[in-house]
Amino acid sequence: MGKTIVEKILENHLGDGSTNKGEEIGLKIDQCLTQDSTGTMSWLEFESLGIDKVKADISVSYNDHTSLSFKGESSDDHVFLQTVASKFGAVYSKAGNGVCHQLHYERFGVPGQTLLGSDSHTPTGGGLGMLAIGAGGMDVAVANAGGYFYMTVPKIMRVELTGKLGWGSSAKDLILYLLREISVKGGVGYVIEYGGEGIKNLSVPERATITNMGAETGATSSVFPSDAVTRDFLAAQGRQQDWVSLEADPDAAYDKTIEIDLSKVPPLVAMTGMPDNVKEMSEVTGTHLDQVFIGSCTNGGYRDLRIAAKMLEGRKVAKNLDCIVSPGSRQVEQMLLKDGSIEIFVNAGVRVIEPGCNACIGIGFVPGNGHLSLRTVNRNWVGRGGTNKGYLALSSVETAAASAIAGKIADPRQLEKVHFEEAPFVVDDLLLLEPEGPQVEVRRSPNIVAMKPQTPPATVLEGTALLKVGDGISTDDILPAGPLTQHLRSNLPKISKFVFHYEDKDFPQRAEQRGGGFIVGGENYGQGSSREHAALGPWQLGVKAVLAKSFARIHCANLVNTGIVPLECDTSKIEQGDDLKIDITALGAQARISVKNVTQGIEIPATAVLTDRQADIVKAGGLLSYTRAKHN
Ligand code: MIC
Ligand code: SF4
Repeated sequence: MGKTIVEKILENHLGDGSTNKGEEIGLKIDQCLTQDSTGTMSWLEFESLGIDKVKADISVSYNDHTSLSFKGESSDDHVFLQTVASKFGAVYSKAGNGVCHQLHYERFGVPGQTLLGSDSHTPTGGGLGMLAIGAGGMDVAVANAGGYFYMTVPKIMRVELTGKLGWGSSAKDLILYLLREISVKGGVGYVIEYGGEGIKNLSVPERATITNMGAETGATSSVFPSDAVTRDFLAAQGRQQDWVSLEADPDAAYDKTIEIDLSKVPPLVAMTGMPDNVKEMSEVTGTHLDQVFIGSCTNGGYRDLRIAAKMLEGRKVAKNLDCIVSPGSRQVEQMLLKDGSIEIFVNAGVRVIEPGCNACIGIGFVPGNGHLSLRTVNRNWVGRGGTNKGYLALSSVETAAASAIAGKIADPRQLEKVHFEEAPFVVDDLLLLEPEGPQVEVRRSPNIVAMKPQTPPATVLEGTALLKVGDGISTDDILPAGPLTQHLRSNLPKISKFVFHYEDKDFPQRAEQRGGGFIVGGENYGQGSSREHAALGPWQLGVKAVLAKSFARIHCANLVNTGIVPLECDTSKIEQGDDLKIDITALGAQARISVKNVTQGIEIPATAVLTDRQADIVKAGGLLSYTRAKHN
């Protein structure tokens, strides 16, 4: 039987376990990526492992999320990240260089290799044929230290592409189309593998848009073959030596196959709420807009911004809205400077912002009360743009540009077709700093606080159900990103005061007064970002277990790594305020655990969402204490 691309990469990187579906595999990691909002904790965690040098072949520490440093604490974080990378052997990407995912496939990614990143959109690298996976900071710290990354061997979904996208539709519309088909849960347990004759019509940056937003389906990763398109892209980046051919065998078997004819993909918009709240243009055209944002790791490539410029050439941004463009990388910014696009933007009344994440997580450009912001980003949850009072919708660059001109959601097909021509990439790594070695002194401000030690849990967990929440709670609901918290990512005592800030402001105080307790969730608890702060924050407040109907992959692993027990059960039998007693003596792979609801006088059967290895991690108090104990 032939092999899929994913099977080939897994076999080449097998470190521990087996490649049998559903079993746990320990994967060798070739490259690691951290960024400034998850990276501070990850590097503090790396330091606590006592390793003297990064063991991954390539490790890059990016400054992108809070590159604008709207608070001094972020500048402190950046100095820490720069010096810690330099000392331990990682490349540091300075502020203004761009968003980690785009930069990584442009300057570092290698087809066929594994990449682990402390950011949920790390799968962007799949556009280049990498198996690129998002994880919590502790998992990346361990991978940086040379440890394996453990995951369940995924199922593989083939997306077979035929045809060619028509004018007004783009790679973004394709991924919105897929999200509408399979929903934000449809990718859970899968890696999505693209193939078919349609892929030759998609450039690497377009493929990267698709793999980037595959994260929103819940998939572990998404991957394209490495073909002639990939080879030409790497050659244009001056990295032809990094190319290898990587294709699925013709007789490879898949767990599921979806066929999409690209010529039938229309322009689409995901309205507020969830990325799968996808609407046809006919349903949304004419909706009033207050903002348009073009950029981010989803749509910050040269193709995207050049098309936006061509559409805006000789036109003006509508008076009723504000439009910003943020190139995904400095390389793209330089290309837009060269070809006159920046001038076009400025003449059209667009505000050009430095490359980086910033507005994508509500650092600036926060929508006003009841305002609607159309963005080319990947997430539109309430609260995502830095407020829960303004709303976000998601679209392609074509739709965003047409809408910026119209002042309301507009169908790009109503404007004449714009032709895109490839231009030579500008290769200038000025803002990438090579590491200098052990003599470097790591600079840390008082805001940078190491974690308290992880200690083994009691055999019987006792406490109150501190909060009961509904289905689909995201990491942004648990610990919001944006102006409230972004500068506190390296300070757990302070950031934990914002746990469930929009859901229930009193949660942190209540948790502390009760000496900790439990959280009760619904389906897909913890979906979204890789932010381990959504586990570390509750842990800091004394949360011992989370009981939910189901968990999102990265967050579930983060709970375990932190030392919090994830339990699946029928949560309708627990009310907020109930006292619970949970005996975890039998903790092991998928162990049946009985949750005693003392208040209601009932027993609720629960399943520990763990492997045996993860049960040992929880028993050790968390991944750091487990890893240290194993190596001593
Ligand atoms: C996001 O897009 O939600 C983020 C901000 O990039 C996060 C990481 C973080 O919280 O720092 C992610 O996607 O993992
Ligand atoms: Fe940055 Fe937004 Fe991409 Fe997250 S989704 S990495 S915040 S650009």
